[in-house]
Amino acid sequence: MSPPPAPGVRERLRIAIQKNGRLSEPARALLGSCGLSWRESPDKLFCYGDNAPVDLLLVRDDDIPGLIDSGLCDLGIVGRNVLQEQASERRRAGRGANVREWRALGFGGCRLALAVPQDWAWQGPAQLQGRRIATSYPALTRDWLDAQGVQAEVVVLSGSVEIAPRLGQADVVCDLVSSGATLAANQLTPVCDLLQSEAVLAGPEAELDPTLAETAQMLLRRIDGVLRIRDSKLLMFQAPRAALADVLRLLPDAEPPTAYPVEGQDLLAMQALCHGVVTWQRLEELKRAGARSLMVLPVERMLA
Ligand code: PRT
Ligand code: ZN
Repeated sequence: MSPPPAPGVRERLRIAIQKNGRLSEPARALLGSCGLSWRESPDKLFCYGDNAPVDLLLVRDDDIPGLIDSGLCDLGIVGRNVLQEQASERRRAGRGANVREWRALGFGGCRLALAVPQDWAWQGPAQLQGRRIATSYPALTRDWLDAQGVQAEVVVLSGSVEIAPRLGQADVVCDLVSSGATLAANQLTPVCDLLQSEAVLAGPEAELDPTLAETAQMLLRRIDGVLRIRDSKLLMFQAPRAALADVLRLLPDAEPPTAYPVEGQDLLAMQALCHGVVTWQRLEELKRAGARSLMVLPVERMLA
């Protein structure tokens, strides 16, 4: 029998996700695709996992790295921009890294970009010398300025950054961009990307307690499975042995296929998990190379 847990040691994994915002729905959908479900508390800040020892804490995204750092949560789903900004703040304060990116999750994509008024003729970072840059990401902006050897004033704003040049608060901005529509609406043009961002699964640098680590590994395996099958398809077909080399060359980013002989014929029945997109054009190319009875099937779950 395993010894009882030490007092104060949690046995249920706790994941912090954004309560309201761009990442809340996709984060819940991802965890739902991993087969997890929850009962929500009346205050809707805590969701108790009812089919696995995995609970959710619903918070503001900016609080997520700190919650992991303090051990109040074990993992979190947060934008890389938030994680790296806080990591840079810590570095600048002479403190070591405490929370790291465990997985990139493929949603919430955006970039942290420097944008200047459309009537500027952009000639490069040296043009920013002595200028004012409005941003909600002062640490990452200062890192970039330092790397460019440019001295500029960083004006920290918590929102509505794009309007700062029109209000006379700053000359340029450094902000998150996805479609670019907000910059354009404020007569700004992006000239340089400081960071490519997306939602990430964040966790501590240090190891989790063994029970929590085991649950976290289970979750990671499922997340990897979900991410891997997102664009994957199972391709089934038959091919004469003589055509096999040509056919295999055409499979879009496929894992090593499985082959079975078809009785009484010089044919192989094959199945291959393809991670690339299987287009009609690719199917026609496969057919010309000798494949037949081609079938593309969705993949629902995968556990490597
Ligand atoms: O309340 P809470 O603090 O939790 O939320 P929040 O308001 O700080 O964050 P939220 O929900 O706006 O964004 C959460 C995360 O989504 C960010 O940290 C990013 O990782 C990611 N993300 C992806 C974005 C965008 N795309 C995005 N376009 N976050 C913000 N924006 C903003 C941007 O700041 C700008 O104002 O959208 C505007 C630009 O959009 P486009 O499409 O016009 O370029
Ligand atoms: Zn926030």
